[in-house]
Amino acid sequence: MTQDNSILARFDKKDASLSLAYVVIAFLAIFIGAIAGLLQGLDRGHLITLPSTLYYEILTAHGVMMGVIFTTFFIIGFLFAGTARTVGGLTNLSRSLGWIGYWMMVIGTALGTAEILAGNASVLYTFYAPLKASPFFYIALTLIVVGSWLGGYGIFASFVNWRRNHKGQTTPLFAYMATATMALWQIATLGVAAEVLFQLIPWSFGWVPTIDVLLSRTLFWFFGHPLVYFWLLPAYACWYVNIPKIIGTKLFSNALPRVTFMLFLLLSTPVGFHHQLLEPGIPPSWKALHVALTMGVVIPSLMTAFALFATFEIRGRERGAKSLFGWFSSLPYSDVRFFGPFMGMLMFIPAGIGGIINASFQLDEVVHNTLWVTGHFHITVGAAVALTFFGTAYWLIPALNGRVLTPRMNKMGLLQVFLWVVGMTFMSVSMHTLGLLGEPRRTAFTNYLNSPVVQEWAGMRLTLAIGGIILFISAMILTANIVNLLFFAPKGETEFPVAEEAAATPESVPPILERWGVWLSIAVVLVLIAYTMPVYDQIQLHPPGSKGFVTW
Ligand code: HAS
Ligand code: CU
Repeated sequence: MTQDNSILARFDKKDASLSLAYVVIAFLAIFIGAIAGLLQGLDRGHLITLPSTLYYEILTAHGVMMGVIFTTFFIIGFLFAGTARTVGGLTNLSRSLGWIGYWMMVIGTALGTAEILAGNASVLYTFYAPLKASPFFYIALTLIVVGSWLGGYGIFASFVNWRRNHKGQTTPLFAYMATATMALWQIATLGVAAEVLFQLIPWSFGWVPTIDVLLSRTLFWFFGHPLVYFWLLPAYACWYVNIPKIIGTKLFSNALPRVTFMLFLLLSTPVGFHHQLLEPGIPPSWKALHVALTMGVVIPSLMTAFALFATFEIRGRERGAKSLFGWFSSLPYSDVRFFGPFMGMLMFIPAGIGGIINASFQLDEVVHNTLWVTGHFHITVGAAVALTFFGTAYWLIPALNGRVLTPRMNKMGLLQVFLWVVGMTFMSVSMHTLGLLGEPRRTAFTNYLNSPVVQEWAGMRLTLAIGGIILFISAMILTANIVNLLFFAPKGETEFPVAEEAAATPESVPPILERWGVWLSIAVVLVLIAYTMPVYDQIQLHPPGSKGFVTW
């Protein structure tokens, strides 16, 4: 048995409070991030005009809260919970690492937020040099990253402990996925750690006068692309492991999702240049290699889509659906635990198509640095991933604090998810369209406002702002729902849903999928192939470097 369902769905109190601590900060971040997001949307839609300095400050707050704090805290909390649930409780070492990491991340978050709100760090979430933030902002980021490493070690420790005690057995699927996700995170964050420690901190303290901008961006995107899969993979874990149980069926396969996660481990990092296709200083041949590997990393997502369709169809047929698409109508859309992630999946279809457009060298020349890209990341992380996390929170929080989701709260959840889908559709369709019409991203204003081109943008900007308002309403309902689940929902037992294997034959998982050394080694080799020469060349090139700019 891979999924040890004999273990009670109830958590050890200590494990539960660790996960809950992470999840609470995540939703606090959504609350703050949503206020900032509303102001951004209204400003874009020309319904208000923020002073341009404030625009960048709020944009940074929005990006950091949503893209860094919400995601990282939720993911670590969720992965700890799923690991605890499937390996039969965390080890003491795991819990200690989890708590030390948590406090480092909390201190980092507080310091980073204070720096942003004090106006010392309006550098957006990509903190691109030569825009220069206060050194304490970069120190805050370091604390968050190092704290998240400790969280990862905590997950590894419990996984390794389970393997030691169950020699020769197939590991629990969720814990396997959590380990792969955190291993991916370890590799990814090496890039940003190098950038922050060796470039940004010395430069912002003034210990060195200039910074090599190209190298700093290369190190950033070494991290920045696998970052998006660090967001996505926990959503995939939910889709593969939790959703089948919620809709009352079994795992489609125990091996396929492991192949998916290993492919992500291999292919997520050596692709960063697809964010730098338009940057000078990187030879086109290296960009082409990264583009080819990017097309490779699409494959595990296509495999996931296939497995999900199969899961839904099998479930429908089990319940007697006969016609070609009959299985589709019987899905439990009125259960928010399903509806949230399902709407995420649905939105991930156009989102993925957009990603493939971005990754196509020539097409990226049309959309790069336009609002199209902003639309792309709102429909990926802001819709597919966020909706999955919302749907998950509606059962995860009560499972952790011993409460239940009442039918009334379920309805509030459905309303919240529905509004998020509507808001995100308005907003991201507008953003994609505005991008094609040439509206730039990352900029508060254009000084050719009276040109006929800009006149064309007006209508879409308004729908964008309307989307932002609807999203804000959804976020406020979400906050109320979370507060309710934390403090007011009735006491009771809620299950952490883990799907069982269809056929309990552990041998069906090829042993190679458990040989972590092999996969990690291939991952490292691919990273070395993709990055050694271009980074060496960039260091050799050693351009004069840039002083820092504080444009706000
Ligand atoms: Fe991306 C830029 C390429 C996926 C996030 N991306 C970004 C940025 C972010 C981001 C934040 O190549 C902007 C960074 C910045 O600030 O500059 N992206 C891709 C590609 C994929 C992709 C090829 N991105 C994501 C995901 C993200 C994310 C996931 C967050 C979570 N992206 C790019 C590129 C750029 C970029 C370029 C740079 C652009 C530029 O110029 O700056 C792929 O991974 C996508 C593969 C996905 C699929 C879809 C599979 C569908 C599934 C759902 C099935 C549904 C079911 C339900 C079963 C192939 C699994 C169906 C039910 C029914 C009944 C129908
Ligand atoms: Cu990318």
